[in-house]
Amino acid sequence: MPRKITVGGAQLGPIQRAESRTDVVRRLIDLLEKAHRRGCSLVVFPELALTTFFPRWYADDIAEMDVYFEREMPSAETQPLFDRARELGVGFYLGYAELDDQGGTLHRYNTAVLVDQTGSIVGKYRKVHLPGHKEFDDSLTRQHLEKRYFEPGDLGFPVWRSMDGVMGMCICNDRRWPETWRSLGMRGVELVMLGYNTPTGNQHGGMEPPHQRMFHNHLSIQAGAYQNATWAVAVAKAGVEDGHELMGGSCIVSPQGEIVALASTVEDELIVADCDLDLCNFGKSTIFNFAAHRRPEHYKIITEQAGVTPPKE
Ligand code: CDT
Repeated sequence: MPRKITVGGAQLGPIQRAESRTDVVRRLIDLLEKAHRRGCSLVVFPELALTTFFPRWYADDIAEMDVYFEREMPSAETQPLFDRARELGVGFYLGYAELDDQGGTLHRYNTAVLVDQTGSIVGKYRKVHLPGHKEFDDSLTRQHLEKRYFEPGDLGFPVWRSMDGVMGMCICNDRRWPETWRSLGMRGVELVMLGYNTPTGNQHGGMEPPHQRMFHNHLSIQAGAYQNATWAVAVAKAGVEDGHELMGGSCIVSPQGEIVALASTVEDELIVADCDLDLCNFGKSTIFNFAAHRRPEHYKIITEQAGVTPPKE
């Protein structure tokens, strides 16, 4: 039996600060319905898909940002998305800010869930690589305060057997780290879902013009997909959000590392591809047959230290 799954990447245009959750969920449902009409059984939404990208704003007291967090998933406001997905038989990946108060202590994470075609949450991922900084930095052209508002994810890089395949998730900056992809690859991932909110301009003044930033976006995803022989569905929140420009470039990448669907706008836009999960078998059984070719005895430096130790001058 071929394991073909038609996947939609539901890019979002900007979500302005004043936009209500209810309005955003309506937009998500519109994209979900469009995806259903195009035959999709899985839809990937962006990182922090319910609100503006609030880590661009500084607050002395981080609790001021709790209005952008979800205390439960689904909530009264997001339940209609889960209901519609179940009615249509479409699974989805959704990124959101998670406020977890299990055990009496508050924890804040940048999170994504995988929801199957029955509307049940089958997996949760919490972003491991948090970019940016913790304190206001006036040397920067814009703030990126994910390290202030979120803790690093505590769930590692799990995968789930769902929708006939081995499914994995990561979030935005995670895509730039080969460790993310290899950790998922080591678990046999066949489809990686990821959402992103990436500013078009670099916060360090003139460094990295927009065309390079888009190149790095695609380079990271294509390399990660190829080197781990997996499909990748990468979906942006794009356009000018509260005066700040986010890049588009949402794409679906094959296990050969080729882009097979690409967004052409910075608005709400659906991209679609028929993903044959069996296409992963070629890379996984030949050049990236890990069991046959990897040499983990030489890779210890990767897990034993974070920083660089160059040789003495
Ligand atoms: N959301 C997110 O992770 N964005 C980062 C931008 C980092 S700029 C400090 C990214 O890697 O796309």
